[in-house]
Amino acid sequence: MPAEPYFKPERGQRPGANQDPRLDWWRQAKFGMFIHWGVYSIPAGVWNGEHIPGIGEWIMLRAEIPIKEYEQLALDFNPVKYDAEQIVQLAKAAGQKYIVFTSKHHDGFCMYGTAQTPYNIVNATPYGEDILKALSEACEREGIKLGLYYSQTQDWHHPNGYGNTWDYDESEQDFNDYVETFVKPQVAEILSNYGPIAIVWFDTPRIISPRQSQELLDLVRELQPECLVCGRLGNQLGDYATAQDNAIPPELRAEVDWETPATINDTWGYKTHDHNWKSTTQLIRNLVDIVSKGGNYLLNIGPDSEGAIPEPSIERLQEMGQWMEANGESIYGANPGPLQGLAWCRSTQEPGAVYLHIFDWSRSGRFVLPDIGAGTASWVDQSLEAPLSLMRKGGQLILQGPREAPNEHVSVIRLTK
Ligand code: JFZ
Repeated sequence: MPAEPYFKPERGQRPGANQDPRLDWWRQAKFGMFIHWGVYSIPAGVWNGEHIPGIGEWIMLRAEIPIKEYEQLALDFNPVKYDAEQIVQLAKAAGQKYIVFTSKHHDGFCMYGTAQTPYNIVNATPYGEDILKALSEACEREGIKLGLYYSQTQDWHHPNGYGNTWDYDESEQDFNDYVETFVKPQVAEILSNYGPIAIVWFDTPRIISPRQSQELLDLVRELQPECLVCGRLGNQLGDYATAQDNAIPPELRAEVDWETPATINDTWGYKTHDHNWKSTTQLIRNLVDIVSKGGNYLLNIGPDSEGAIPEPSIERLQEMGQWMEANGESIYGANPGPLQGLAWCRSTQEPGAVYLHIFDWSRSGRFVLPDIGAGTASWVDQSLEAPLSLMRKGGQLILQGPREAPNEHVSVIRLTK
């Protein structure tokens, strides 16, 4: 069988999880906010005056920055513009129902008050506050579920973490000791000190063994039985499958619960010079495309070193939220629709209704579909007044709408019996 390009087996959904009711809130939510934030937002893609290629949070590896140099960044980390309430309000405005925040990324810097190392935002920076505590409280206040990203294998700071080949000699490292004495205590901290955690978003299960993955899953279940783990725990133990970054399968994948993690520009961690922002239309179409094929969309923001969210991210998320406000009925909790594989539209469905998301509006306003048994067509966006009619003829449905697309991004029609 060809290698699965979208859901690598070891990063797939554990057998049986696609029937697990613990995922029901997640299947309803469809749309989440990823937050990649750390000391890498200080260099922001530039090191010693040189633009470092690749995603911003990987600058330490890409530039092979010695730990002693990279650690100094913490002394300058003072994100005075960080506003947890603003972040959560932005997620709500966008229509995102859960947040996944980087508690510790591959660089090993901990964005929460950990007792396992002083290399964290409370003890190592002039800021000195536990930003995760503020975020968890804001999520609790605003009814947004909080997930935590945790790099359980790659740690370019810890002497026994994986991946730093420029400061350490891998043959002298003890990864099992790292898991036992550092990873497990930290996973216990993030699941004990910040209220209900909806997801632990493990990542890059490079050298983790089936036993280590299982023991981390057991730890999560023991501390917070309702907490999900993503597909990157490793060894196919995830509660859902995690697609490659920014990857959308070309076809329906109803057999698994899955999620596409994605960026608004080309980086997860903030980069000064990454201005390649996807359009709001593209972002909405990605969301629709993913949901029409059975997945969730986890869309990222990368705050800068002061804790401010890039304006282009804010603008796009607010515009997505306006579209979701009018059309969310066709997204939240929706299942893949009966019309698949058509380039000009996507479909989702709920009991009693099929939703037709039209990407390419025809100049005549006329659309011909296979007869899926619908007798009535109506706009999901209740503010739309343009005429819309449906006729069944010769095994086809013929829709007649206005000559101009009623929505600049995606126009959504509800088809009912
Ligand atoms: C990982 C991280 O390395 C990256 O920094 C970011 O956090 C992203 C969300 O996750 O990047 C990956 C991990 C796995 C794949 C691709 C990029 N994959 O499975 O192809």
